[in-house]
Amino acid sequence: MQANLFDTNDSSKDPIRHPLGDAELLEFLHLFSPTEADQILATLIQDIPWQQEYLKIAGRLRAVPRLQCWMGDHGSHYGYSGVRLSPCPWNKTVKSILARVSELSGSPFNSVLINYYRNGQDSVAWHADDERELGEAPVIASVSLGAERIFEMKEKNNSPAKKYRLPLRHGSLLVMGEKMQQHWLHQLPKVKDLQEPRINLTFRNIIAS
Ligand SMILES: O=C(O)CCC(=O)C(=O)O
Ligand SMILES: [Mn+2]
Repeated sequence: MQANLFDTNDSSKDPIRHPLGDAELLEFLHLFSPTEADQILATLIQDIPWQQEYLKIAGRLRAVPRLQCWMGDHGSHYGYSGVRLSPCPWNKTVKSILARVSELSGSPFNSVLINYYRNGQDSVAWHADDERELGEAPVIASVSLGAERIFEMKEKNNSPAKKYRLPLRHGSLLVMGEKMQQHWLHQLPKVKDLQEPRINLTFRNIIAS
C-alpha cells in the first residue's frame, strides 16, 4: 500500500526559533520527507498554470524573474508593485499542503502565492509582504521545495540594520510571524550556475480586497 503522501514524524512538530528579536521566525525542517517533497515538486511543476508577470520600471515593461500563480478562495484578489492578481481555483495538491501548513502553524490562510524559480537566475528582490489586503500584522507561511536557496533578511529602520540569512531546505516550512513584515525586508538573491528548479508557496490570509 502506498504510504500517505503527507505522513510526517513527530520531530516535524518542533520548530527552530530564529533569534530576530522583535519578530517571530519559526522553521519546521521536515514538513515533508525528501521523497514526499520530490513528488510534490514534480507534480506542481507540471500541474500549476504558471504565468509570466511584467512590471513597469522607468517606463519599460520587464519580465518578473520567476513564474507565478496566485491561488485562493473566490474573491481573494492580491497585488504588488502594480501587478494585480486574480486567484485561480485551488489545486488538489496545494489544498493538501495548505491543510498540513495550517495544522503546524495554527494560523488560517485563504490564499497562496506560488513562485517557480526555474534556475539560479530567477529571484525575488528586497520587499516586505505588507500590502493593505493582508491586514496590519500578517502571518505568512512559506513552503520550500527543490533547490536550496538562501533567504536574506534585513531590518527596515535601524541603522546599522541587523541582517539575518538562512538556507531554505527542500520540504521545509518557514513561518514569518506577526511583526516580521512590519520590521524586516526579505529577498531571495540570484545564484550563479545553479540549474535546479525551486518552488516556493507563501500561504497568506487576505482580509480585504
Ligand atoms: O521564494 C521565497 O522563499 C520567498 C518568496 C517571497 O518572498 C514572496 O513571494 O513574497
Ligand atoms: Mn515575500
